[in-house]
Amino acid sequence: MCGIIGIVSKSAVNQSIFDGLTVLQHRGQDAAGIATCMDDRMYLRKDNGLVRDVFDTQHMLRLPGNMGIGHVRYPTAGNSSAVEAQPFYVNAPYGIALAHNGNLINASELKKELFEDGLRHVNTDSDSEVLLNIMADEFQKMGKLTINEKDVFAAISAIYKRVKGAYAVTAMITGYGIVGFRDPNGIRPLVYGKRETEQGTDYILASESVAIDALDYELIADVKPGEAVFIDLKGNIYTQQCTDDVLYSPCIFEHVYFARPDSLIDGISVYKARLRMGETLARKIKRVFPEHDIDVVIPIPDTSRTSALQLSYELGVVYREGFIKNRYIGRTFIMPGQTERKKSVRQKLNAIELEFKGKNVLLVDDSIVRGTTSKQIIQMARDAGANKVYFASAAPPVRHPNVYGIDMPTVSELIGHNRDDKQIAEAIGADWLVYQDLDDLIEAVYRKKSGIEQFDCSCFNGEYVTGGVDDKYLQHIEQIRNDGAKRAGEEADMREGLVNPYNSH
Ligand code: PIN
Repeated sequence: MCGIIGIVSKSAVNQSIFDGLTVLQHRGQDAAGIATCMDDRMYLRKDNGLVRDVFDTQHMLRLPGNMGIGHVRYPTAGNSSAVEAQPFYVNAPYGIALAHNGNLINASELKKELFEDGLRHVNTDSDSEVLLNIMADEFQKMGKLTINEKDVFAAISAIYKRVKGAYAVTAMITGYGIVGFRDPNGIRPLVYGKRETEQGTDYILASESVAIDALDYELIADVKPGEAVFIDLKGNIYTQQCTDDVLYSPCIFEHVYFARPDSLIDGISVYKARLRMGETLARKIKRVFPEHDIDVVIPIPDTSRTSALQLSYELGVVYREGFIKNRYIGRTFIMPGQTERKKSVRQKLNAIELEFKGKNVLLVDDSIVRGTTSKQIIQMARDAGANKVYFASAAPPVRHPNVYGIDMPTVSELIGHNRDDKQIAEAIGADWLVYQDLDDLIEAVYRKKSGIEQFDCSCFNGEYVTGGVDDKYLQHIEQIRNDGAKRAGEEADMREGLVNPYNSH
């Protein structure tokens, strides 16, 4: 998962993009980048690390101009090297930089096509570089010395015909402006907003509305599936539906875990959706365990707090913060390839014994993916003296890989794969386990006014809305992840030997 932003302003944008990326940091902590444009020149800084670590004063001074885009990247097994940090840049035609959230499912075919038909070389394994080159290819085919908004929309329309998968994008065209667009299913989120200043109107595009709030802009709307929003350097804004072949199917996992609760996605409050998830989950507990003997509801921080709070209210059982999270543990030193040496959950979370001693506790988490942390946390609850430990997941069992940009482990690593609820409870060591039903999750998130036709629930039901995801493709991504993890492991081992004093072997 990643976060993207784009701003066209009447004044310098470097600080605002930095601040916006910091607000979107929860969407990716692995790498960060900013590209700005002044006159006819593009400036770019990107590297692995948190936003605050990637940009120092000198870098910021070298990012001049009144328009720019930015990106934060989530760590994935396939692409954790600095050369694959975004934005990507291509010099012909015009000079274009692009930031992408999502994952293309026909990237290999497109890469081949780009070379065979356009002699374009894609230099990394990143599908985002493919997407950028497709955009460049479409502009190139027009062969125009100067372009306007109609040409930009024509290029995006052509992209929609060629590119399959999930893509929310901000792209900057040197000397022209910034365009934001969202795939025909609207799988990944993208919103835009504006701000009035004495000099005129500034425009912003961002993955989540929280960035718009934090930078003091006002939300205009979600970019619709298949729509493009172009803001030119003069500050004119143009929107156009660039394909009619749309099926509004945003990713439901944004509401479960990824997005910040203070964001609105597709007009739906993530916070309210999580409250409702707690409500529906409580209903299920009452149905399945009418005679339950839960003494206390304890969330596993942070995401599940909202649903756990409402769940406890609906159940009429007290809510307590039994785990305290160290808010200073970042992911900076957890390098790829160090999986088995990963810092234990105990360093991240600590139990307050008095909330557990002699009690039947219900632990609530947003989801269970691998089940590894759930297992450790249940053990922590027992070590703290709990009598019985029950577990509730605000999402249904994750049984299928996510191919739309969420870094989910391969099928065999998913604890929900080939196990029923009872077997999962046993595997994580819970006395009983309750999962949200998919229909309830959908009910909790869906609001009619959003215009959403369906949700992408692929990691729960294995139905991939874009089509084109078959066993062959799933094996292919499994291979990429394995190769990527291996390569990243080797790189990390090299780094450890040279520079990382934080590991003892
Ligand atoms: C963690 C949110 N949430 C916790 C992410 C763990 C699955 N995991 C998904 C549960 S936080 S595991 O709120 O952002 O801190 O099943 O893979 O072990």
